[in-house]
Amino acid sequence: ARKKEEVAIRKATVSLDQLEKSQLYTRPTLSLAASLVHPQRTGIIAEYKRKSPSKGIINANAQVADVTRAYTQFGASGLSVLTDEHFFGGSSDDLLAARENNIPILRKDFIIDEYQIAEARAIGADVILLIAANLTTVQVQQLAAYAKSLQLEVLLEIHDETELDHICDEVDMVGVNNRNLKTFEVDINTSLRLISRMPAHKPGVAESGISSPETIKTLRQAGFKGFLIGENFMKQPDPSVAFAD
Ligand code: IGP
Repeated sequence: ARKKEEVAIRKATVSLDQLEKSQLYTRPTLSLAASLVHPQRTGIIAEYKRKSPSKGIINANAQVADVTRAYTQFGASGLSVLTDEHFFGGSSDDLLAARENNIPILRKDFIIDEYQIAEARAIGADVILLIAANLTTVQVQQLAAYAKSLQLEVLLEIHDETELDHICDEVDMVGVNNRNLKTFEVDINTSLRLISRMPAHKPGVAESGISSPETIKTLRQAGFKGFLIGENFMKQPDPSVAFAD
């Protein structure tokens, strides 16, 4: 039965009605926020991405099913799967493949409308990303409310002080992207600078440029509960090897 749904949502244009009929649309979702604050977990959100605008091809060979299975086995708190095709070479099929694992999954994409959120639900995501830099405060509120109505959690991504005003009740977690989206430069201090101004009751997620256990320790001490790591794992021929370290 599952296979039939997969074929249905792979069609180029799928109506909202059709998305709602996907078998995954009504599955109980998993909480990433709860997983991040679980004391026995790593807090690592391990990302699958083949390429990026800043690095070009990172890994063209590692298969999404293998990588996400290994991330899950080695103790990730959650998975992040790029579904954007143009910049990151991802797809909905990648998320469907990752869904074989019983672990919270973030749909990593540039979400600007409700359709994409319904689509995230239909392909088995548990969490959506909203990027403050692309949205007004009202848009964040409306899109997050819609996500919640579908039992999806929301990770709001900010990258500087001016975006703190986008944080609203409807978002579950606040991520700080250490990568400057204009210059692609990465600076962990961005996270360290912003954490004290973020709400303590919403798990904070440090994103991008994390490549050592020491950095995670520093970020954890500063108050972060989640650590979103992509390239450092994906640049290995076998991304799970880096994770196991
Ligand atoms: C992962 P890194 O440096 O570990 O590969 O970064 C993640 O933070 C990054 O992929 C990311 C991203 C985004 C990608 C953060 N925010 C928004 C696309 C869109």
